[in-house]
Amino acid sequence: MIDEATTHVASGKVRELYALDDGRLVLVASDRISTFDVVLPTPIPDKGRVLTGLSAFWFARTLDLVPNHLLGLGDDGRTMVCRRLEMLPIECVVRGYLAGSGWKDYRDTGAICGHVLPPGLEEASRLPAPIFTPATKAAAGHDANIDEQAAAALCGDEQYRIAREASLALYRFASGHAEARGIILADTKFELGIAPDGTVVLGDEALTPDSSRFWPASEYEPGHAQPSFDKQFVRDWCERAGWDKEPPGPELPDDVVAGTRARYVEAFERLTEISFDGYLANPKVVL
Ligand code: Q0N
Repeated sequence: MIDEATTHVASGKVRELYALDDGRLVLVASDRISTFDVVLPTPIPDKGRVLTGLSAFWFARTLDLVPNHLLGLGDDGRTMVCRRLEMLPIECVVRGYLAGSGWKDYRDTGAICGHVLPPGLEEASRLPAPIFTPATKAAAGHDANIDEQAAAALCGDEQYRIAREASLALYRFASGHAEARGIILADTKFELGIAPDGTVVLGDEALTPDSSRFWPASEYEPGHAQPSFDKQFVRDWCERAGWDKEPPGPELPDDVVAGTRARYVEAFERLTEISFDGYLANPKVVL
């Protein structure tokens, strides 16, 4: 599918984007894994297929909420053919729980992106209601949380309002679906764009463990950082190995690779209720 006729458009840490023609792109998800912001030298077999399959599953089930860029799924299970959009210049983050930069901002100021929250919340507390917490897209380093006014100035008022409501609707749907299957969707990041006809459209991957925090509900306990559903074996092993978290990262041993692959597959199967082997045989089963 990717040949000399396809030109490279963008690279992420673990995904690549190619132009197919004027209006269409191909998004390819690799098996690379990053932890503590560093891509490790050891891939996790099928991770890219899990993330592609999960994204396509959500895209197919949220079409009544928000239009998305998915046009087709490759037979390899790791590629999506997408509509080309004009991406909005913000990360559309929704938080239902206090983690990461949201927890830090709350602890330091009592608010996140201008949302003043009740006092007395702990790390990983569930919020009274999900909040939209936009961030700038940093070319390098970390995205910075911004308030509603700054985000609306970057997007335009009307597009900002539509992106915010679309993001909140997607989070409400997906977090309810996940919670019923024992997975807490603590927060998630969407990338939205504008189609040639002016419609606000969901792009990128969506509602995957790479774009979200997935926590096992059975182990949920506010007051401290929560274990990650997918990456906890990798993080624990990296901590035990004494890695200083500066590149290059360590090679992972086979048992950590196998355990991590199993967690990705488990997330896929719990959320989709589709066998991952069935997905590999025919990726279109998720649509
Ligand atoms: C686009 N990104 C985010 C590595 C880079 N449908 C689209 N149309 C136009 N542009 C984009 C998309 C999408 N998705 C998204 N950069 C460009 C950065 N990533 C995405 C994954 O690949």
